[in-house]
Amino acid sequence: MTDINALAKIVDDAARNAKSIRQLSEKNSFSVEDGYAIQAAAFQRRLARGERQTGVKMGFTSRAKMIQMGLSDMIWGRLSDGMLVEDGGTIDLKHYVHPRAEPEIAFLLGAPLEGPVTATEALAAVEAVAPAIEIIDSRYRNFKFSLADVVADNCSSSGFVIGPWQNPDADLSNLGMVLELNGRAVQIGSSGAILGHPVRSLTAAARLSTAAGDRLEAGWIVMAGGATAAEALSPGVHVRNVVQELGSVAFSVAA
Ligand code: OOG
Ligand code: MG
Repeated sequence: MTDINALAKIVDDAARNAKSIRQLSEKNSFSVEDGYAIQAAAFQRRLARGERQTGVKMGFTSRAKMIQMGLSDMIWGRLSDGMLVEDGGTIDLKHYVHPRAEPEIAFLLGAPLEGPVTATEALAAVEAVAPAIEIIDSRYRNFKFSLADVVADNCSSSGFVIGPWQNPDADLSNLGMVLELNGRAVQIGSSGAILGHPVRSLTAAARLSTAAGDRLEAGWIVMAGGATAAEALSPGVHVRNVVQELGSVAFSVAA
């Protein structure tokens, strides 16, 4: 039998202490469904410490990310206010194991969303969109994991940075996205790399979280998933995501 709570404590402690762990699947056999139960229990521990859920994130929504990580099923995780990094802010690597940055697009919901919904219904609930960066940080050694492992580890959720919110009427189907490290373009992609259109990430988020008994709430943020492969962070680096039409978002790593 899988001890959900014991495994939740292991991933939560690893995240809290920024200490890497072996893959849970090395010693335990558990399903992806169990992985989601572990994720929910681990997130509950954050809430018990006073954090608040502020949204969800989608993962493996682009070919580039699937190829980088060798997994091809869409996944979703939970975001809390404790993970928010201010636009233009600075992070300290001591709070992370081996963080990476991904260029993303974020949706702000003005109304709750319960799946299944159409793209039109999903967009009607969107109050604003923004250029965003996700800071992922697998708690597993060498950033290596099975699908069930990464789901249990809240899909590597660790930080997210949101740029200025924009009018949601922008056509998001094919916006150029450039991830820069110290002003140099290191990943170039398009919003269309995210499931063909990032709104599909939103409909998937509504469907999957509703299936888990957890609808998307007004005021929540939905991160649509990395449009390109993720980039490892090093001391002193300045990271920026520039999205055509939407503007840019940035943060720095303390030297
Ligand atoms: C899992 C998280 C994937 C994305 O945007 O595809 C993700 C990982 O790669 O560690 O956040
Ligand atoms: Mg991501």
